[in-house]
Amino acid sequence: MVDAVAWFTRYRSIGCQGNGLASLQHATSIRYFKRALGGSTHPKICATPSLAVRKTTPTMVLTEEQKRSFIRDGYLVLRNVATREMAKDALRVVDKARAKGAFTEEDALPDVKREAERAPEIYRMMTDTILPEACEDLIGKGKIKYGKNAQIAIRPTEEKFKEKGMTMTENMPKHKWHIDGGKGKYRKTASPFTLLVGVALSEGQDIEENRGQLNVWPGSHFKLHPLLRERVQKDLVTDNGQNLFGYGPGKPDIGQPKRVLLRPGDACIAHQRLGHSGGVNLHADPRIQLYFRVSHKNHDDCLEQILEGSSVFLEFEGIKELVGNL
Ligand SMILES: O=C(O)CCC(=O)C(=O)O
Repeated sequence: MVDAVAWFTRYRSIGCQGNGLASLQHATSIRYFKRALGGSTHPKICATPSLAVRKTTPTMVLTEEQKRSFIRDGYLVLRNVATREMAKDALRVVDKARAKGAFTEEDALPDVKREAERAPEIYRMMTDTILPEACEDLIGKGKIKYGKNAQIAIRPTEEKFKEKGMTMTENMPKHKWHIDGGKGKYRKTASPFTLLVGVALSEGQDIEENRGQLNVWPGSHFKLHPLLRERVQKDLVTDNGQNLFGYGPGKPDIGQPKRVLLRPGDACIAHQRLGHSGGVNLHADPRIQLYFRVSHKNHDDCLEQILEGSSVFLEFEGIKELVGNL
C-alpha cells in the first residue's frame, strides 16, 4: 500500500521544469502502478554489466509543450524520473567507490570506477525510468541505442574559485562551455552521440547558487551546429576530441549560461550540440550526477549526413513534424 501511495505521488509529480503536472501520462502511470503492485516492469537488460538495448514500448511521455521547449532550448528537465530511494541506492555505490579511492584527480583506481559505473543501481537510473521513452519521443520509437557505460560525474568543492573571490551567485564565465567530442570516426565527424542525459544523485543542486550544477547555454545548439560543420570541414578540431571548440575565451559567443536546478532523481536531456559545462562548486559538499549517452540506432551510418545536413534535428524522427523546416 505504501508503494501504491508512492506511485500515486510520483504519478502526480512527473513533469517539466516550472510545469509540475504537465506530463501526466497514462503509460507512465501504468508502469509505476504495475511496479507498485509487484509486477515486473523492468526493461530487458542483457547479462552484460553495461547499458544494453532496452525493449521499447509504444508509449509517449513528453507533452507537445515539452517537445517544443526541447527544440527551442536544446534541453529539457524532467522531474522525479527516479525515486529518492533509487537515487540513494546509486549514491551508495558512488560513495563506496570513492571510499576505495576512485574518482580522484589521478583516477588512481580506474577499475573501481568502471565497476561502479556498471553497477545495476547506476544504470537503472536510466533504464528503469521514463527516460528511454522520453528519448524515444524525441528520436523515434524503437530508434534509440545506449552508449556503453554510464558516467559518474563528481564535482568537488573548488577552493581556488573561492580564493579568487567568486561569489555563490555569480555566473560562471560565459566562454566556459563545451560540446562533447569523441575519438576515431566520432572525432572526425564531431558527433559521438545524439542526446546527453543527466540524472542528479546529490542533494542541494536545486538552489540558485554555484553548487556544481550542470550549466547549459539555452538555444546554442542552433548556432553551434553550423559552426561545428565549418570547423570540421576546415580540420580545426585539433584537440583530443573532448572539446570541439577548444578551451580559451576565443570561442564563439553563445550567450549566458543557466544552471540546471535538479533534485535527486530529476533528469536533464540535452541535445549533443548544446553548449554545456559542469558548474563551479563553491558548496561544501561534492556534486554527484550521472550521465548517459543515447544515440539514434542508425547514428553511425549517418555521421556524414549529420555533419552535412542543414538541420540540427536530423536524427530526431519523433519530433520532425514540430521541427518543420528548422
Ligand atoms: O559534470 C557535469 O555536470 C558536466 C559533465 C559534462 O559536461 C560532460 O560529461 O560532458
